[in-house]
Amino acid sequence: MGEYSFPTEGLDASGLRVAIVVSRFNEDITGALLDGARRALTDHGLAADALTLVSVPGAYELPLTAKQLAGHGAADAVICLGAVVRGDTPHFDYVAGEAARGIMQASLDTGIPIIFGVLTVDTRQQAVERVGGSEGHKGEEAAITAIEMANLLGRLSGRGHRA
Ligand code: INI
Repeated sequence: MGEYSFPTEGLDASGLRVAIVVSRFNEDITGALLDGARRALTDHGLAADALTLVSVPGAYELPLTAKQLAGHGAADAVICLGAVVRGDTPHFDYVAGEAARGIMQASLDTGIPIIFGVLTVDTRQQAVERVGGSEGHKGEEAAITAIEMANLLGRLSGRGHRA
């Protein structure tokens, strides 16, 4: 019986290909999420030519785009970045809920880790606190999760990525 639980320290992205889909809605926040995700990927050794970056209008458009990227076999993990702020919209629940549901569905359909780096918050201030403020950096965390899951899935499927 193998051991398939690994510490997050020492995660290595050097053998991986990663795609990021970032939404432009609330671009000040999603741009900060993107900066953090790219920084974390680079810090863990992702090669410069191993990152695919795509932007979409809003969080609602993330799942289909992520599924396309994952389905083409061009990425070992896809990171979805977005920000849905309840104060801005009465259809918060639809946008946030469908983004979450669709991202999970796309991940299960393709067998590729698709990471939910979408802030779903009540206020813009809560979003700011999650891109390097008092609540950490959710872009960096999404990237770390992508590296861990890509390595884990690669190992489980025998593709031999480090974990
Ligand atoms: N998209 C977001 O990413 N965040 C939001 O807060 C948001 N609001 O407030 O409506 C939002 N709406 C756009 C949505 O994601 C789609 O782009 C749009 O409905 C077209 O499909």
